[in-house]
Amino acid sequence: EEMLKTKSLGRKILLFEQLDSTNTQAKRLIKGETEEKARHGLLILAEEQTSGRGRLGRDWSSPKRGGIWMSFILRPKLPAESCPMLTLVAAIAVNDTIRRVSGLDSFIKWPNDIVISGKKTCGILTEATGLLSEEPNIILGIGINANRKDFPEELSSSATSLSLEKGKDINRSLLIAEICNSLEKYYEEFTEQGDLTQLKAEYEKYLINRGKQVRVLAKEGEYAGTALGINEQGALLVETKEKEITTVVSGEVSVRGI
Ligand code: BT5
Repeated sequence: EEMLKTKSLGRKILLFEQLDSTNTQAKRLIKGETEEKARHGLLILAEEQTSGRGRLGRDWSSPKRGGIWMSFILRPKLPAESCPMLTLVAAIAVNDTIRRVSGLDSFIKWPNDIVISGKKTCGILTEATGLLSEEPNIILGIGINANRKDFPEELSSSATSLSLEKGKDINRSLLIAEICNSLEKYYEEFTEQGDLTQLKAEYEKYLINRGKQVRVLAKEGEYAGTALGINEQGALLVETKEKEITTVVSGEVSVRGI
């Protein structure tokens, strides 16, 4: 539509009333199990997900009405070690879009959450296939509680939606189009420029953990420290009380505020 100003992201959209998960549908496309071909920029949308997924096997609540459950297929020519940073690039784009479209003060919680008033409003799940090949397929799943009015009991104190925060509904089509526009811009910046200084600064500007105490839950055990920022691979830099700087890699640990 007119709102869309991209070359490839969201130029082709597949919209479903219901799916198990838009990320799972993207995987089926990549495997060639559907008629549709997996091409760069393809966007899959569902009004409802029956098995929405978070990271590490966690569930993502995605009922009908009001949410935005979306997955992009991206085929970047990037080395495998750059892929984690892609999730952070998406967080920058989504945070930027939410701020512009809703006017709300949203922040990024490392690595992949968007929070408003301290509550989770959006989560991002990046998955990859063929990471060691020339052109890996990246599935970038984004879940936004857009015009959602209620949450299951267990999420009621930790989750919120744009409409609950704003006091009125937002235009979902506009938000989706603007996410495409913003994501394409940041994605190009990321894949075409060697220098990540600007992107890192943009991420850190909105990083809610920055300068705060965090507790790192690693396989080796737990430790506390101060979140300083991120490195160029998207790892969180944490300074321990011994003044040692550790790098926390996404996927390995979870970080909670104390
Ligand atoms: C995430 O995981 O935050 C990634 C969520 C990605 C969802 C999108 S929707 C489109 C695409 N298709 C999918 O199947 N997934 C992607 P994680 O950081 O692991 O957070 C999961 C945790 O967030 C859960 O364990 C809950 O505590 C909480 N949670 C679940 N549903 C939520 C919701 N709708 N809003 C806020 N918090 C939620």
